[in-house]
Amino acid sequence: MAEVGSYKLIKKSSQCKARLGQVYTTRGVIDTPVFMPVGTQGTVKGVPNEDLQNSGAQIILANSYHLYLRPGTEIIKKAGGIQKFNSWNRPMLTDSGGFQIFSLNEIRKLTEDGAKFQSHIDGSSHFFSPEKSMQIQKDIGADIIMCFDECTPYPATYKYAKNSMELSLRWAKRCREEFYKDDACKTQSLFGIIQGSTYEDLRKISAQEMTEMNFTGYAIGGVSVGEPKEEKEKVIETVEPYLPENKARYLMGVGMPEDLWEGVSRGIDMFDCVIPTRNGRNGQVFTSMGKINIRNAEFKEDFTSLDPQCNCPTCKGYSKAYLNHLVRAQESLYLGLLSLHNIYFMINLMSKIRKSLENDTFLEAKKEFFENYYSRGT
Ligand code: PRF
Ligand code: ZN
Repeated sequence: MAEVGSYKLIKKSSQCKARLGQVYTTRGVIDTPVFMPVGTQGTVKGVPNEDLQNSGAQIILANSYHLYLRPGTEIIKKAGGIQKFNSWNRPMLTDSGGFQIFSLNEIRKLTEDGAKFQSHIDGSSHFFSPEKSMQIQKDIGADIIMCFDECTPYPATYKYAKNSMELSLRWAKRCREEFYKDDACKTQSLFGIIQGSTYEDLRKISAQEMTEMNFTGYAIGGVSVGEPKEEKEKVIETVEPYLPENKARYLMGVGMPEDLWEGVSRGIDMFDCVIPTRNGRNGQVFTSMGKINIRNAEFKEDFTSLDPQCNCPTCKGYSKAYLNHLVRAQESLYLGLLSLHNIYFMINLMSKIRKSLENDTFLEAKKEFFENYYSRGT
């Protein structure tokens, strides 16, 4: 039996660094490259499991920080783990909490030992250490869990970025020790997270030291934190040569349609992004002809579906004019309908990317995608 979280390389593109592969878990095999919808609280907001499964979503992501604060890990443990609790019977991944502590809390204190913060729900005080994050993620029980790290803010001075990256390395070592203490490693796997901000030498050191520690997979963190697109792409290009070919690579918090093409072409296998679900709530919709906001007056009398190329329940059942009406009337139905469409869009896009890799026509497929995607001038 393959190790949980292990990666099997199936085919490399002859045109770029893109890879077709599979990640093994006890709850099923994940075809990569993969897009992971975000279910912060264990649920992808507004989307029932059945719809999510029909979309072809292979794995979803949840956050330890949120689940620890509410409902609390005791309840999830009693339920028999997150996938018993939320009835999602495919693979899941949890983020470690570090990123959420820093993005959701103004009052927090970082020490060598860990991070002290106040709950964004009721202001109560809490402390996360690498060990605590591992215990929480074991209790939650997702298939893939992440090291506790500091997502270095952008911009950061060289000195700040270096100290932060080194702290994340020391924390990764502690995570590893804690993770392998018991049998959890038979059903879960731990990924390391590479930091180092936009400094090439720091990224290199982080990648070398992390791979030396031998994690089951590797994530690139500290990107999509406000840096220009070119910097994000440069970070991937800097780190990629140091990543072993036989392990999965996960670009954290990145997953706009254009990011998927750029990330995959640079050797990334896994992506997650809240935007498809968050933007759905703002009325923003991805289509094969580009992004639209369904709230706009131009759709008031447009009785066609969101995207003629989409086979989602929203496109099959509702017109743009009706969705425009739902959004304007603030009828809650639109939240789930738009999120579901956006998820289908991302999942279908990834499946298109995988097909192009099977046929070794990735660059042709990329060109065709962007010709349509930017055809409206957006
Ligand atoms: N670290 C963790 N989670 C994350 C990030 C990170 O750097 C990012 C940054 N793109 C998103 N989610 N643990
Ligand atoms: Zn659709």
